[in-house]
Amino acid sequence: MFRARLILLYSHLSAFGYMLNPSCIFCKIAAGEAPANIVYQDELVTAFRDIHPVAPTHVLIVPNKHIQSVSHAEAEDEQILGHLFTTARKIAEMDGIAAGGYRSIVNTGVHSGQTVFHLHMHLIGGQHLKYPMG
Ligand code: DGP
Repeated sequence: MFRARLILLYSHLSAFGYMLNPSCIFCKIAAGEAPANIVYQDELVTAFRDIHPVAPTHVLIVPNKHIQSVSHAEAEDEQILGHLFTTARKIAEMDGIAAGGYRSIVNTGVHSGQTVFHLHMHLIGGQHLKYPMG
């Protein structure tokens, strides 16, 4: 049932000319072609639990469209970029961490530590997080 919905979403994305990079692991997860613990998906974004969690909640929210990083985002991507934040809020509520607070991080480029070059937001929470960053 869920897989059928993913296939439908994939054909929907392709029909609208969304760029899916066949060698990108996050594109494959969004298209249902690679396994992941998906917690939320709609026509713009897919959210799944990080394979190496650093806190009780560690979810990655990725655009279904392949955008390499913030440095590669265009004005036409603004709806997707904003949707990453409202999805983070939704998942924080679903995971019961909204009241305690959480961190939303987007790494961009090598100096930031970005290792997967498909734009993604880390949603991290469920405990007191270390600060400052950097
Ligand atoms: P970043 O350093 O911001 O590029 O973070 C990439 C994150 O992606 C890192 O925390 C580990 C996670 N990750 C990498 N490959 C996979 C994967 O195949 N599945 C899942 N669930 N997470 C992955």
